[in-house]
Amino acid sequence: MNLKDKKIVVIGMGKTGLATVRFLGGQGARVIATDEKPPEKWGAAFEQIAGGNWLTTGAYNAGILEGACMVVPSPGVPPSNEILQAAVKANMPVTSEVELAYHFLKSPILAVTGTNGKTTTTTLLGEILERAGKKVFVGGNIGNPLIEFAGTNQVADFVVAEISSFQLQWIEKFRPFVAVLLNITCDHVNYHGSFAEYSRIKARVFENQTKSDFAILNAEDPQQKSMTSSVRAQVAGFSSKNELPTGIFIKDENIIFHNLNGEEEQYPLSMIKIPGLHNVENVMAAIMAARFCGCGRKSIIDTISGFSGLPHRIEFAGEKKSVRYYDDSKGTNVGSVIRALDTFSAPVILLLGGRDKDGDFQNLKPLLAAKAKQVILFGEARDRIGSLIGKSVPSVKVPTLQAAIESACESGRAGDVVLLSPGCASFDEFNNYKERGNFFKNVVRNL
Ligand code: UMA
Repeated sequence: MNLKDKKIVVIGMGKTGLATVRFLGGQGARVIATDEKPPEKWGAAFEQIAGGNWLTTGAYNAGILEGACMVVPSPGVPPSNEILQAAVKANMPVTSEVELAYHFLKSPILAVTGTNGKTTTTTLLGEILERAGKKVFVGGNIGNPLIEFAGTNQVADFVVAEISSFQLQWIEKFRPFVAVLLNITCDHVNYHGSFAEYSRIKARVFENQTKSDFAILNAEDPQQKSMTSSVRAQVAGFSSKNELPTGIFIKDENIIFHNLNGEEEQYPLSMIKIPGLHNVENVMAAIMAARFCGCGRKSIIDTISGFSGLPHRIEFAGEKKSVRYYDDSKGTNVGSVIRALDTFSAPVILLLGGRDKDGDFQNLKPLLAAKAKQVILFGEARDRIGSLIGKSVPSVKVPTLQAAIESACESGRAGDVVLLSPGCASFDEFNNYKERGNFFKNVVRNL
């Protein structure tokens, strides 16, 4: 892909946009940067790259497309955006940053997508590959754009990429050597327009794969059953419920992997230190991906045995008066709340709320009735969630997370679990889920 002297519009000056601008400048393109925020709010990183005479800034409207030959939107810019709509109408290529990076990366890509578990699986897979002696770059939605690595011209044995639906929205040739689709439950409907569209976009991770690639699918996910027939790569499934002729599953105290040559390998379940059946699924997907990249069984077992998980994902936050507190601030959709609730056998006081993403909270009702002792609804979404969960469990409404923690502390009795698994974005009160999780842990520490 020759970008020299090409006029390219980049929308959004966050992490992705800035890295893209820098990369395009390095390729000799004429870059036009825009953002819904005015340039003086684009931050110091923009100042550092704004010196090049190849870069201009432009208005945040469709007029900016004049004379351009490509648009690169940041992941957070929804397809309904006016500039993107105008580009599509004018048949101008709209290219996501991961698609652009794909054309320049010299290493095979392992792409991990799914509604939940992406970051855990991506991190674990990166660690296994490293322990097995491979040179690895881990990036994508996890925090460091792939285009940054593409710009270094370095070659890794593998690029392990967490890939979101936002990044898959505008791919064309993006072709991972191994593509993992962990699960699909309702999320980001306000961005994609519907659950059906969100699922369609997720399946695009397999779209350009060929027979020499591998597709790892969740054999128990109803959304994925219909996808298998259209996948051209070699398919391997994982299941936490049933035995599979090819793929990986649980039997008694072991994980059994029937590889594509029909051979069987075993891994002890006891090696997994992170809680919940959903994490067993993440581990199973990572094992297969690692094996397809030639990692040995010992490196896999050693890495998984030492892996204690990531912050804000059902993370133990402390114990007060025999009540245990858990921070699952990364649980920003209903699917992840279900997973978190499933992890506990003790009565749960659940803290639910924040900024709503059109979550289907009524799906929580049976599990709430079975597992939750009380739900404390907080933040912007408290009224909507309250009306959707109805009277399936006793609930109270409070305005803020601070008030929710205090209320949980008053209600908690010895043996209970207080779980922050909000099922919503954090932006009504915090800058991101990390800030919300750290706030929770801090308040709990001082109770
Ligand atoms: N902006 C516009 N117009 C819009 C929307 C945003 O101009 O319609 C501007 C904002 O003013 C801001 C910039 O775009 O200046 C932000 O762009 P962005 O939201 O795409 O954020 P980045 O900083 O580029 O971060 C993105 C991912 N963010 C999103 O997908 C929303 C990060 O994932 C990712 O780590 C980073 O690229 C590197 O790849 C975050 C995320 O929440 C963690 N991801 C979602 C998730 O995991 O559920 C998909």
